[in-house]
Amino acid sequence: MAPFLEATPKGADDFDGLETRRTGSLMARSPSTHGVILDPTVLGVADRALAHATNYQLHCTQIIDVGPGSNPQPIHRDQWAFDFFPFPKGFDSTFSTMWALTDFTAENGATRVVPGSHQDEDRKQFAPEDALPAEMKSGSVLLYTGSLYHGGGENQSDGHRVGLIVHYSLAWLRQEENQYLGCPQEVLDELPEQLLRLMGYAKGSYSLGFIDGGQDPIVAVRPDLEKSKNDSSELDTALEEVAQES
Ligand SMILES: O=C(O)CCC(=O)C(=O)O
Ligand SMILES: [Fe+2]
Repeated sequence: MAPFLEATPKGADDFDGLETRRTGSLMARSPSTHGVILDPTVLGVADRALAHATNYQLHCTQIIDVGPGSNPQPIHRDQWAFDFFPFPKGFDSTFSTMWALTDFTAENGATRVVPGSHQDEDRKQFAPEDALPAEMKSGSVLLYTGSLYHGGGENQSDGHRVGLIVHYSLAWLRQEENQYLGCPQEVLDELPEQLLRLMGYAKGSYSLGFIDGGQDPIVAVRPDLEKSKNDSSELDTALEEVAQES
């Protein structure tokens, strides 16, 4: 990813970090992240953290390079991205992973988290010192949900703190990073079905995102993966779930 990072401008404000570079479209640019995005342990946790929806999707992929002198990022909830919609207390709309590509230390800007803050009220203000640094060795991963207050730390060292974020969100929400526009057909041609489905080439819930008269959207890019038009199993499953609940 080094050439992409070098070509990326630094952030324009305190949130993006004036000495921080963020570069995305990892599905297209970094085949070595594909296995990370599909890591079975992480997806196992995501399955549980987002189990209150029928399915979830890839929300955002990004390398975040926090350079020397980078300011602390304001403490926030990732789910504020949804126009500050007041989700009910304890409701998580996203699940976030931060993979350490360098060691993360308090000095070099490790992500700071406020433990237990997923239970706090919304729009709460925290100072960076209210949060703890998630120090970890390169290759480790920090997992947290959309309602946890956190923020990137200040980099007081002379090295770079580099992390890979992979965020997942409920499939009835708009994705933060546009997966449809960021990945060309020649890459889509080679991707495994599980990854394509996670990118959003799948229906969210029962019917969101269909094409034509309700067809599986994957046919638009990979007709070879089309499910049989007569396959009524999704409807059967939905009806069964409604029957069980009532
Ligand atoms: O860089 C970090 O440690 C955190 C970044 C973050 O939380 C964000 O951009 O939403
Ligand atoms: Fe965040």
